Formats: sequence, structure tokens, C-alpha cells
Amino acid sequence: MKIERVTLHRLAMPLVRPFETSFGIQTERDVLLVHLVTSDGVEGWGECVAGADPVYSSEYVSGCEYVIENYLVPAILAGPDVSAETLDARLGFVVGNRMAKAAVEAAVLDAQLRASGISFGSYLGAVRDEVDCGVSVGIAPSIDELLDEVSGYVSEGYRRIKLKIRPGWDLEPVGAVRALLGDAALLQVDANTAYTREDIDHLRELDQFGLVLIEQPFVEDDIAGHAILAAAIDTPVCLDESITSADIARDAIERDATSIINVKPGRVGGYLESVRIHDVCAERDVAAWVGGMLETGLGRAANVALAALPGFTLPGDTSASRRYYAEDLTEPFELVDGRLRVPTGPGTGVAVRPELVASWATRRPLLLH
Ligand code: OSB
Ligand code: MG
Repeated sequence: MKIERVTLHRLAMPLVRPFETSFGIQTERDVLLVHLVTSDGVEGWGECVAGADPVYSSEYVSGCEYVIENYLVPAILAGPDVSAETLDARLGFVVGNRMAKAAVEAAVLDAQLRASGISFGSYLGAVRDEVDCGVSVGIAPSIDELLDEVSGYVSEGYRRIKLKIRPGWDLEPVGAVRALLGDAALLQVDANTAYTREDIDHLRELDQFGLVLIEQPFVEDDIAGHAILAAAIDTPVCLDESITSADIARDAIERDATSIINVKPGRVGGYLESVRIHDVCAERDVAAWVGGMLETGLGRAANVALAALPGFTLPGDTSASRRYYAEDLTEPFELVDGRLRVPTGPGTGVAVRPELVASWATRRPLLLH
């Protein structure tokens, strides 16, 4: 496949409600889209999941845009034989920058699959036509407001609730939500690195709530600390930020630092690496699930396809469009019986709405060729 031209779009999309984590409060998404056209006139779209600021990981959207514009796009415009499978070799001269690479990979894969009439799901190895969905609930202004928000999601049908926690917002809100949901409901927490090894005795208190898992309690580099925690508490430890590749996933599993993995294609450099992490987990009977980065319908479509692989045995952070956006960039994803349908059309199977790309733009499109 030959890539003829690439356009980078930047847009701002307001969230339906502020999303607060241990990193801060987010009220909109600063979205970077990669749109490419092949020499045969086939189009591909990819979404960059990096945040506006380098707080979840070292990557941030303006940095990704710089790397994509100046390094990754020139490399894919240069060759006649561009394919998703050979991108590692083509883009490997750039160290790290996984979210930037993942956005380019998604666009290349979309075009490649559209050209051959194959869906993301079939290509990645999906075995289900719909996936169980959970929802990630931000830190709320009060326990009452948290319970209202969670009740709303329960009535919409979500199959699992994830609460964001941090020191000062943990045992009390988690206990209140457990009491609301009853013992049988799937409930888990995500600390986004807010705790340290000093907090192990405190985190053990969470064991009383019968959680599915605690996600990323410590800073990403502290694999050893997560192993100590995992041995010290009953709640399973799940890593998110720490897992940036299949090799690191294998290493963290072998060191007993994690018994469940949150797979996010942006964080690990793309969908192909996500499948490799899926396989690492499946071979070792380690549970896995597909996380989220508040994606638009574009990234969501591909994430839902990924979540349909057999080893993704826990509900993902693949929520319906309306949980994030009043109007989505694509046709909306709607929850039916706590599940989203896996798109079946070629590529991502969804269409980006050009009028919304134009009306939400925060600067003029950047054309590269
Ligand atoms: O840690 O999983 C996380 C959103 C942005 C950045 C990091 C995280 C999240 C979420 C929301 O928890 C997941 C989603 O619904 O997309
Ligand atoms: Mg997380």
C-alpha cells in the first residue's frame, strides 16, 4: 500500500460531565485525528489518545502531533509498501512515543482493511459479536453525587463499575457504592498511581469490599512495589500505566506484580501489540480487559473489536458514546443489555462525520504529502 497524503486534525470535544482522577479534572478532550489516503484512494482514520497534558503518561497530544508530523508521517510517505504489519520496522527508529505510533497504526490498518473488505474484529481475531461493558466513574464532589451517578449507570445496564480513588477518596466512597450495588455486583477501583508502598496497610482495608481488582496503585516504574502489594493484600492487582509492551506484560506477570492486565492500544503502541499482550495473558491464564482513554466513536470502534477477543474475559472501559459525549464523532455506540455491538463493516466499520471534524476544529487541518 502506498500512502499518498495525510491530514492531521485537532478538535476539542466537551465531555458530558467533568472527569476527575488522581491526576486532575478534565472537562473536554483535545483530540488529534490522523486521516490518510492511499494511492488507490482508500481512506483510513486513526485517533490519538494522548491527553492534553503529560500526566497519565509522558506523552501529550501536542507532542504526539509533533512526532507524527515530523517523524512518523514522513516515514510512511516514503515507502511503497506500507502495511500495519511492517510499521514496527518502519517506525522503530523513533524510541517510545507509543500513543503517536498507535494513532498512525490505526489509520494505516483502517485503510488496509477497508481496501480488502475486512473488519477490525475479523482481522484481530474477535470471537464475539458484542462485548460486556463497564464504566469508569470519576471522583465526585460528594458521596451523594457519586451514588447518584453510579445509580444512573446501573439503570443504563453497565455490567461493572470502576471507581477512581486517591488518598482521601477511597474507603468511604467504595464502601458506599458497595452497599448500593450489593455483594454480587462487579466493582473495581483505579488509583492512577496515587499511592506508595507506605500505603500497603491502608490499601489492605479495601479487601473487605470484595473488589474485582485494584488498578495501578503505585507509580508505573515500581513493578517490584506492585509485587510486594500483590503478596500483601487479597484484592487482585491490575496494571495499566506500567504495561507499555508485551515484553513488559510478560515480565510483570512472571514477577507476580499483576494478575490482571488493562490493555489500552494507545498506551502500548497499537492494536497489533495489544493482541500480543492478549496472547501473553491468555497463555498464562491471566485475565485481561480493554481499557479506555475517553475515545471518540472512532477509537471506540476499534477498542470494541479488540475486546471481542477470547482472552478479554472481564468487562472493559468500553462505554457507550453518551457516557462521554452529547454528540459523537461517528454514529453513536449504544448500550443494549450492558453490551456494545462489534462493528462488522470494513476497517473500523464506522464513519467519521466530516462536518463535526470541521465544526469542532481548534486549528486548520495540517496536510502532509
Ligand atoms: O486510567 O483508565 C484510566 C481515562 C483517561 C485516562 C486514563 C484512564 C481513563 C479511564 C476512563 O479510566 C476509561 C474510559 O472510559 O475511556
Ligand atoms: Mg487506569
